Amino acid sequence: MGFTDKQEALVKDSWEAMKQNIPQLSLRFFSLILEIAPSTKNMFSFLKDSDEIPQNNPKLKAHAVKVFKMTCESAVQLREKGEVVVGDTTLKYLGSVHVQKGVIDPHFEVVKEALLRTVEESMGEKWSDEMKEAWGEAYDQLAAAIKAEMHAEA
Ligand code: HEM
Ligand code: ISQ
Repeated sequence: MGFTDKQEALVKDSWEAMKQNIPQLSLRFFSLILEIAPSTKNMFSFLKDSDEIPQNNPKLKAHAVKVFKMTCESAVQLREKGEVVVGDTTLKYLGSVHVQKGVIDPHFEVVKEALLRTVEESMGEKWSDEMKEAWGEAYDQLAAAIKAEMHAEA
């Protein structure tokens, strides 16, 4: 079965609620990535000068938000077209950024886990298996597009 209206709504509505608290959301998301895979720490420029996660780094915030927004857009496209289409320029750019930073395929599972846990914690009792499934599917398809570009790049 394709991506349903209901799944799209689950993703969009939870993002609408979550984006009310971007500072906390972005920090939590980033912290979870480092918690799940401490070895990724050296990849991120935000941590270049210290061991502490910066509490108010505009770049960290912007990148974290972009990951959520792109996953959300991916949900819309999955429902509309049945596939994820990332603009060519964006995809090439993201492919090369991630290759350059040393990202490899298994890291995408780490970010997925961190993303799902961030949504779960933010949504509290509104969290559900269906919500997890919808976010997971939207993320997987987006990740597949970026990974394909990375493989083409490398
Ligand atoms: C940078 C998105 C997966 C590590 C970025 C940027 C975006 C992004 C938008 C900022 C690019 C820029 O403007 O310079 C995504 C999306 C992902 C994903 C949508 C999955 C669907 C991953 C994974 C890793 C990762 C799996 C590995 C842990 C990084 C790093 C940077 C970066 C290290 C550079 C950050 C910096 O130091 O400035 N990503 N990313 N990303 N991403 Fe990802
Ligand atoms: C870049 N790529 C994937 C996930 C991220 C989380 C926080 C900040 C930057 C990121």
